[in-house]
Amino acid sequence: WAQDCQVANIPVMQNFDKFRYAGTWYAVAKKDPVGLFLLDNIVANMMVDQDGLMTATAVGRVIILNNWEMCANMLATFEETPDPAKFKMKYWGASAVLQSGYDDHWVIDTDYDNYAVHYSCRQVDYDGTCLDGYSFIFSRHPTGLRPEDQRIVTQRKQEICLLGKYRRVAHTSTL
Ligand code: ODT
Repeated sequence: WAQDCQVANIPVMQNFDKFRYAGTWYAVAKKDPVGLFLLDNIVANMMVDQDGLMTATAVGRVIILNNWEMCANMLATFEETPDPAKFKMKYWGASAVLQSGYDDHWVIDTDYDNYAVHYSCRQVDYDGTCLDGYSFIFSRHPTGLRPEDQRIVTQRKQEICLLGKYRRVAHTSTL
């Protein structure tokens, strides 16, 4: 049994429900992309408006201009695709010094009430695997994942070929 790490074959959440995904999510672990941006104390707040448009705000500690630490206030809008669990995320900072961009936002798995596994590949390699991407593990609880969710999340990390690539995201800031 050889694992398929093709980005196109990564399994995502079935019958994804953006309404149940709405609300506050605490990042508890992160696989960083090249040119890491959000460091820690990362909290995302997802919303769905009356037209069904999904938007989000996020905060997190960042280092900009080599050495300047600040709390980033970020905004995003999500474009839907034929797969309800795969979005395109347009994002920008409340301040111009912050990053902006256009990334994939895939929901790999969530139970909506406790955990969510997010995935974004920024650059697909010639062989179809991901050359540069990032992934967040989110929890509804600032204290982290429940032990029963840990097991599922570990399984998902393996399925997206990122097991062992994550670091913990602390929630400690007084910023
Ligand atoms: O931190 C990195 O190194 C890469 C991440 C950059 C994108 C951050 C953009 C945040 C945009 C605003 C809010 C969105 C909430 C989304 C939830 C999760 C994925 C970023």
